[in-house]
Amino acid sequence: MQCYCRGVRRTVFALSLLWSLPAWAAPGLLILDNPLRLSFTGFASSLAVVGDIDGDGVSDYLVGAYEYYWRKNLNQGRVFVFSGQSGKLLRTLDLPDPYQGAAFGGAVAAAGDVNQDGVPDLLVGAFGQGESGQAFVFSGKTGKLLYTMQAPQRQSGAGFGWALAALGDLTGDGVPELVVGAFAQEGRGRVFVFDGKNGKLLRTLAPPSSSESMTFGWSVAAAGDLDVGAGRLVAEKGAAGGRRAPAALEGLGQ
Ligand SMILES: [Ca+2]
Ligand SMILES: [Ca+2]
Repeated sequence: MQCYCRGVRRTVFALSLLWSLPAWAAPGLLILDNPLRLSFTGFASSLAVVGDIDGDGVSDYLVGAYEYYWRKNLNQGRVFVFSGQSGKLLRTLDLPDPYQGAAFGGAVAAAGDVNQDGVPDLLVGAFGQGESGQAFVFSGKTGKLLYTMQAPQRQSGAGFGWALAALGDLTGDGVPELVVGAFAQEGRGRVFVFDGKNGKLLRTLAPPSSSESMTFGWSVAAAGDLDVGAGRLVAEKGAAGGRRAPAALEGLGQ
């Protein structure tokens, strides 16, 4: 990934290394070292630029390691916040309720400043938590859990939290809303939009066509305001075998 910080083009590598890094790095190259000196942690399988967490004027990075095992919990996962300025570890985030196979950090995203304290907050998915999946918002300032999101109907293997994004403000309170994909919810997948201020479910989006092989919500993103006053969401649909169909647009206007 590439990051533009203070007008300087910089390439960021997040490396999953078992042992210490070599003592060199090319000019302009920022290396995010895996704090877990373990193999098979899934470090850097998810990445996001999350805005300036530590107040140094440079955007910082959120990095997931969804395969990290905690005590005897295989694939519980862990997430890290790194300084975009120095590459140093700023904070570690852990699953609020330890659970084997939670895959915490399988997806990460910038949440925006949902608690309006002036510091960007952090969105983390755990598609295996409780078998149906959950997503969490943490304070960027303190690292404390702000709220947890989940589908209204729990379903084993639903994949809730597999894909995440912030959408911008749909409710008019100045706080961005959050969208979470669950690619197998109710069979063909669902996408959920949550109020960024409190984590309450605002609406549920179903696949727009009747294809049986759809995995609606495999990936999600904000599409911007395509018609005045109505936020839009891009939700990717794909075949069950991983073959993806063209993206779908779903209106979220008020
Ligand atoms: Ca920073
Ligand atoms: Ca905040």
